[in-house]
Amino acid sequence: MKTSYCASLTLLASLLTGTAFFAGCSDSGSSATQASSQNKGSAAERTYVAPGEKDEYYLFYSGGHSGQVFVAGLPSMRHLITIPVFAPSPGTGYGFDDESREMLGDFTWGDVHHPGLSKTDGMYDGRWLFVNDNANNRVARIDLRDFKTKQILGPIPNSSGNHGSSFVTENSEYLLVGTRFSVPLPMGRFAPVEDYADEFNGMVSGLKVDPESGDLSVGWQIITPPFNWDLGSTGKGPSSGWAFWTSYNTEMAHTKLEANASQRDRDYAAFVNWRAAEAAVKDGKADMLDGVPVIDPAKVPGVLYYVPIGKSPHGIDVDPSGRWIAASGKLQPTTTVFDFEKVQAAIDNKEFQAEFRGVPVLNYDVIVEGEVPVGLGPLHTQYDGKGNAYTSLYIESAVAKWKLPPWTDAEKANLEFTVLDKIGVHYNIGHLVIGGSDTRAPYGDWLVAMNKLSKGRHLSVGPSQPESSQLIDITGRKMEMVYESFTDPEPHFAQILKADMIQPIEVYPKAESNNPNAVWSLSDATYTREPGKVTAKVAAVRSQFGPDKITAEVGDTVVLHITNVEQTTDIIHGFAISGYDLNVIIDPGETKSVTFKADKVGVFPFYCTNFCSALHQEMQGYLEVKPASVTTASVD
Ligand code: K7E
Ligand code: CUA
Repeated sequence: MKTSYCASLTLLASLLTGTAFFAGCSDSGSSATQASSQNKGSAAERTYVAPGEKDEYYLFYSGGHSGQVFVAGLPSMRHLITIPVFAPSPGTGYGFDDESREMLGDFTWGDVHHPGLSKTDGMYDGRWLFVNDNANNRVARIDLRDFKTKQILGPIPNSSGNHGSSFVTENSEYLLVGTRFSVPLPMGRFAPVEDYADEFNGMVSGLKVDPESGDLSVGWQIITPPFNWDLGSTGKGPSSGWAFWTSYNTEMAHTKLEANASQRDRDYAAFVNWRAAEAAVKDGKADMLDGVPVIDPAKVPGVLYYVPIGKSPHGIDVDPSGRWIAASGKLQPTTTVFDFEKVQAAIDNKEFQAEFRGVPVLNYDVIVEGEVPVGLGPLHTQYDGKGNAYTSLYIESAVAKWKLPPWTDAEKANLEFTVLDKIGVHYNIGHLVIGGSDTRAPYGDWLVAMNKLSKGRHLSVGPSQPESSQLIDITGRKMEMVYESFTDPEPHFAQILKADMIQPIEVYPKAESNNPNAVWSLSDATYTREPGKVTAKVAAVRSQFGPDKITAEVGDTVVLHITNVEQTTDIIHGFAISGYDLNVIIDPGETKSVTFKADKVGVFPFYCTNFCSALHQEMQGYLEVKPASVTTASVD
């Protein structure tokens, strides 16, 4: 079955692109013979990380609609940990204590697509990882000092569907965001969907990042027609100060988008001069909408230009030099390369082919460098920093390696010559990632293909199937498949960071604790009851809670401040109350608070959930909830 599918795909690909289908759909994907010919050792040798040894890179995968971020090591692809962001996680207690519960607000999930590492001078600086929530219009900041979610910002005003982020500018000045969906503005206003083109709007947002704390705040927005903004990226070098988003619906269709948003041969990308937008807001050229300065690009020339891109594009990726921008139309077998120097010249010379609602459309022919025949269903492009680009081909289930400009005359005459290699992946690849591809200097050694379908590649687990990721060695002339692994749904994009860029803390230093409710010894633990309220400052220490009996009266509000007094790596305590749906996990040196209503009479055991010592099982106590008393009861 598979063979004939591949064979026909190969034929189809050849027919459509006129190129040979280089790597084919090798079933195993491994290429030990190729490997040994390049003297790099076998695939197993290159990906094997022996017991006790550590990986060279972190791989931060988005967790899609799990609302989480997965962390793996590279090249072993071993899953290390899951960082909960937009969804509660009993394993880490996230979403159970007061602080994280407040951060999550009323939402129980999110849809993480694009993690973005913070940058300084166009290079990863190892400080923060930002992620977007496509579902509930939020972004979050994870601190790489302790791998914890520190802030959730949103829902972002005037925005619906935050798919087009998190795109970090060169010095983490901004997190740039484009809306996937459009709605009538201001939010909450009703207009019939039939009035989509006139009444609905999208938005591009600049979220400011505090350079010291990383704290996110809404800076400014640019109102746009109801195009569905898709993927984006930020500029550098000649394109410094710019950001780019594709759109898949410049038809402004509001129903049956599959057909109705695929009519035009070319959709518009948004080329945004975010420095000009920032300056325009400073100059008072924005109007306030729901508390945010919003720029109308028709009134503020120079902040927004449209660029035609064929057809129903998805990814748009700036190369490490900042000059070349590759955008892929899902429904045409080419990736379009724009020259930003020509873009700049076209803007200076007003080379516009049209105008849409007061915003100039740049003349496609004068800014395009070429349409590279990469193959079927091109989505995203990554760069190795050695002059090569790698584009994921969804329909073809392959990655195409091609040569960036400048091209020779012969290559220009026939861009098929720029397509250098192709490798089959399993199956239907979405994003792909090369470490540092969005920086000035990519690592250029590994490529991870994030495939949408994994069917038949793993032990059968029933109908809910994992996603597959495949590791490809890109150090040679030809790409080599060396490993594959599986994850929960659903990695869209990922970031790769050199492990030695960061030194995460493994214990919260007691000296840094400024929590007024922290207690650092069993003898300092306190427990007080006033009418209607019980407050306990609990110390958790191997292998005891102090106090280990907490008494409340039904209807009381119970506030527990629990400190894990340990200063030893990996000695984590938990505090779970049986029957009260509560599970607080406290890392070494951490204090967490939890507030709940004692709404059930009875005696409820609490216990430590993390195996912390030989006598961990003994680390338990009782919550007594007495029936309501008529007179004010004395405690104990
Ligand atoms: Cu899955 Cu970046 Cu949301 Cu492409 S997106 S595949
Ligand atoms: Cu503390 Cu187990």
